[in-house]
Amino acid sequence: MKIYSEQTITVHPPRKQTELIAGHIRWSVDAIEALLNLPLPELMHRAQTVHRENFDPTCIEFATLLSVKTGGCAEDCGYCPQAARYDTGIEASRLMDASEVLQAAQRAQAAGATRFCMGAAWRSPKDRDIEKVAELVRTVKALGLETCATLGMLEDGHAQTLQSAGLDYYNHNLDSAPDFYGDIITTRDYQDRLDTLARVRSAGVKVCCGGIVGMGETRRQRAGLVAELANLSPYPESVPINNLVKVEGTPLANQPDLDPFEFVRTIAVARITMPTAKVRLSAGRQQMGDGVQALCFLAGANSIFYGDKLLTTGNPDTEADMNLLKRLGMQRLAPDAR
Ligand code: SAM
Ligand code: DTB
Ligand code: SF4
Repeated sequence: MKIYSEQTITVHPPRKQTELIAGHIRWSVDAIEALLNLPLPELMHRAQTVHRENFDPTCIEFATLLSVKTGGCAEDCGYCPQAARYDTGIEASRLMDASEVLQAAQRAQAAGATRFCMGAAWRSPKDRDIEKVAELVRTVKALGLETCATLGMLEDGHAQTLQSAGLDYYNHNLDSAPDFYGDIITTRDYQDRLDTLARVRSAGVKVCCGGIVGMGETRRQRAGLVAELANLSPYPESVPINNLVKVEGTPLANQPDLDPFEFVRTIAVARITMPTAKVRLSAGRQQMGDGVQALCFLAGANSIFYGDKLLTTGNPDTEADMNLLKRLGMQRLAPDAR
């Protein structure tokens, strides 16, 4: 039998490296890095064990995205095609009206989505933008879909207005480990993001928060991102893990490809450290291939963006996704099982 180093075999959870504070496990970056360093079969087994304790491993949630306000953003996120300062060919548009959003939400629902996420390329919405988005939320919620919005940083009161309109989730990503963040974004800081997440949480809106893998970070920095997410108290209900989509014109357009197994490992540690969260295999599926996606499901991913477009870039079409699940003997999460 193969003997692993003591540090490796004692992880699950790595008792020496986690603390229990007010009933919450606090994960150290060391502990998560130790999980990432495990042999893949060992890591997958641990992730699967946690996954099966909390979910039906054959069910995948379908969430559909709609960009309700595209491009022209003042921020400098190095990965983003919607930043006005990068020449990516994306034209800035105005906020969509409720009838357009209603049609898109009806199409998504008819295709099988249970969650509908509206994205806007804002640094932070103004009061009048929040009123308009609240109207969109009411429209989508009335269909019986779960609602999610991602609009940038929120000010006091914004999350409350959205909650009153029926917003179930707010997506705001930490994106990277704190010690890598400044290499990617300079126009707002990590604390700004944490402040928005706290406002969302205190308004009673569920938190959707994740990050991007493949931006040139180290394995330890991937552990650092997951530690930040897992140590939010409580941790997010929904955790999107994006693989960088390289878009011509952005500073990260020529970033070398990350080994896909590193992406799979990141999904696995997200599952282990946030056992009851929906872990979403998010951007990057179109470039990933079916085999890697299947490994992500085995590692504990149980949600995908469903529909042929993310915000501005491509995503597998609905037929391809239905076919993939069928080949894997898996199924979409039914609306009454949410
Ligand atoms: N403007 C808002 C904000 O930044 O919070 C909402 C929309 S923004 C596009 C939402 C998230 O999409 C980002 O935080 C990032 O994680 C992800 N994203 C954007 N461009 C991406 C890309 N090229 N590849 C992977 N993920 C990306
Ligand atoms: C998230 O974490 N990923 C989604 C959603 N939240 C808003 C966005 C992915 C965007 C990929 C690039 C694009 O299509 O513009
Ligand atoms: Fe703007 Fe959001 Fe894109 Fe950053 S990620 S440039 S804030 S749209």
